[in-house]
Amino acid sequence: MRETQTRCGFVATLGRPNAGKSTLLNALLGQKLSLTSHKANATRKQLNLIVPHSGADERGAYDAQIVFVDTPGIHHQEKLLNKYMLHQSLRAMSDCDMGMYLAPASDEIRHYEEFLNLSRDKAVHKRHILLLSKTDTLDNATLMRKIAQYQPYQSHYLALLPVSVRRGFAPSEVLDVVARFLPDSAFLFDEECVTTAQTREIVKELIRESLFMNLSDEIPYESDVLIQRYEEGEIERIYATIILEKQSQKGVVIGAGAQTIKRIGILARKNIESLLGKRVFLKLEVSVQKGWSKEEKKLKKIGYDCADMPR
Ligand SMILES: Nc1nc2c(ncn2[C@@H]2O[C@H](COP(=O)(O)OP(=O)(O)OP(=O)(O)O)[C@@H](O)[C@H]2O)c(=O)[nH]1
Ligand SMILES: [Mg+2]
Repeated sequence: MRETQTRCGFVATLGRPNAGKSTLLNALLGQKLSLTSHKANATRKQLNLIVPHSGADERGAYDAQIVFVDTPGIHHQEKLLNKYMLHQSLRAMSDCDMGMYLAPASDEIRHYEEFLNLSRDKAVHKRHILLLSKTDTLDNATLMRKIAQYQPYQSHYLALLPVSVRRGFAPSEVLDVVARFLPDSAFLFDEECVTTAQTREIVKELIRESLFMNLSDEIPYESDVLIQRYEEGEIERIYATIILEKQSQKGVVIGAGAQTIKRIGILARKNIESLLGKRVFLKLEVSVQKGWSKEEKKLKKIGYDCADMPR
């Protein structure tokens, strides 16, 4: 009898902003660790999510540890923070064993062509699975036509898989396909490990998510969160600062009678409590730091290290 193999590898999860990358990875993990938002450009740096999966295919029976790397949506903009975000995606593609490109099913094919051109131009092209996401937004006939439009590009992708997180989602359908292309390798992480990120990094993302949920227009894009103090205990005590670009945004974030900042805090606290499985005291402050998203030093302090970016 053949032994069960172990497979392990890094899978860069790529796509345009709002393609559904973070939502899919949370659903595959069965736990909410990655920030999601109906607004585009929510994810700002790489986040590793480790999903165990076992199965059998033409290579044999296997136990796999799949390290999905969530990345910012591929998008060009002039601000240093946006350049950092693009670099995070390209670096994930270059460092990983394989890619998983998410194209919303309603997307035009030219966006996939642009992705192929970019990865070729930047010399980070990797074998990748092409996932048509949000298939619940199309009727069956339109989806079939869309799939047919991708057929001429078959030589570029390993497999094409339609998926919806909202309708009939079966994680194993995605994990089976990914595992088929993973390298044979011993596990790289402890079996109970779900992410390589520190708890405070996830906490920061959950507070940022609350900013995206509770604030409109440009404020979520012109803000970020710095965890100042994190005290473990029976009740976790977390002190964080919301960093804003403009003085005029301060009043909006705080709101009349401090109602808005209360709402931001309550939602973030609930999500942090369900992440940690314990009670949380969360104190939020607001600080205006003009130009924070354009200055390397300030970005580094908030957690975005631009040092290894090409100039
Ligand atoms: N209808 C539908 N909406 C979805 C599906 N998956 C995700 N969404 C929605 O799409 C929006 C964007 O989801 P995210 O997961 O934040 O997208 P992302 O690709 O990580 O976006 P960035 O981090 O900004 O690049 C959210 O409002 C999700 O609820 C799906 O299968 N069907
Ligand atoms: Mg995301």
